[in-house]
Amino acid sequence: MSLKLNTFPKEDGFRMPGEFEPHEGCWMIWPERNDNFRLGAKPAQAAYAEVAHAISRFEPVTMLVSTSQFSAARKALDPEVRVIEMAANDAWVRDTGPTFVVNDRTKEVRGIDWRFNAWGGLIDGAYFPWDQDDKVACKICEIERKKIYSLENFVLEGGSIHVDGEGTLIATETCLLHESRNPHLSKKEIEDTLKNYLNLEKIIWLPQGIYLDETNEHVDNILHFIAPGKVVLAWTDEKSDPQYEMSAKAYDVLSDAVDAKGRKLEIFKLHIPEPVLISKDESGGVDCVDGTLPRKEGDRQAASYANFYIANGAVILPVFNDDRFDQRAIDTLKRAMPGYEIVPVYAREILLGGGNIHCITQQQPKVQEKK
Ligand code: KQY
Repeated sequence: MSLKLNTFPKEDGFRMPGEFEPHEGCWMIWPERNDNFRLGAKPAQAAYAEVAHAISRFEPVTMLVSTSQFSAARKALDPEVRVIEMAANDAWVRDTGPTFVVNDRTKEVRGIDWRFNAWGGLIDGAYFPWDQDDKVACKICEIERKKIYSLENFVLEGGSIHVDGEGTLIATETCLLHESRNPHLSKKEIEDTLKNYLNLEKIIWLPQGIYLDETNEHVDNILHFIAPGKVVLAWTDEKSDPQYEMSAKAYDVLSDAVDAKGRKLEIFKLHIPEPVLISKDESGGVDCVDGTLPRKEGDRQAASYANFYIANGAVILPVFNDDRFDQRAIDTLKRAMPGYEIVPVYAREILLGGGNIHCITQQQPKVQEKK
């Protein structure tokens, strides 16, 4: 049984590392909801397998799979991907799994288990119920024998925060301050909770995220910390696109900000793809169920390149067969992240389920001697 702690990670000497720090491995959850993914989730499963394949060249991957999908997933995935049976309501482990924190002195890694309510509970959540999702973080910590900090009354998804590992967190106001998350807490109380659990000194608030993002605009779709003092920001030059104002406001905040160490941020603009709209065929392949967000023909999905996954030495980058912007995204990241291999993966099927490459992956950090 994982030991549940009732102290704060900060007072115990733990901090949340940046995603660009070394990983022990990566966790994913196999998709299968036919009311979210089309055609019984078969195309999405192929995309998840592709992501797992890409990441496993750089670090070990564990795929969590339901009882009924275990054999199919085991066959579809590379032999080096570890497959473990676990119940879940859907396939977004960044949001349902533990946030890992590390102690640089003792080299211990622990997990934080936030409450999960499917991105908004009964107010504007994506589905009901979410009880199995809410147990994923604790179960992963059991498997890894990690001690766990468990919050009974604080809702948070991993994709709604980005940190630099040196005391700075960036989040969007639209998500973290939304009435469907922690309405019993003030902004200051939310900041204090994040500071105590993740060991932070500075929180930078972006007003908004990506247009029509069904997570109340998670930060991980608009921004990525790629190193301390360096961020990538989803951008568009198209002034008539609603995203223009949203990204411009974020750019202004980031330009004026200093991080926890007093540094100005270097900002790399990453142009979004052309709008991705759900086709008639794609919409027709999804089971329509009361209580689950519909997938309607013509609806624009929250497409962005900023939600890549940083593996050990590589960037797993979503691409969309976009003639104009896929290559531009690859070029921008080559410039921003020299020394990383950029591995493009076609991500439309993940996007059709409302998510992205970052939110289907959760890194487990490895603590190393600081140079
Ligand atoms: O982007 C994400 N963090 C996950 C969104 C999943 C929405 C489920 N329909």
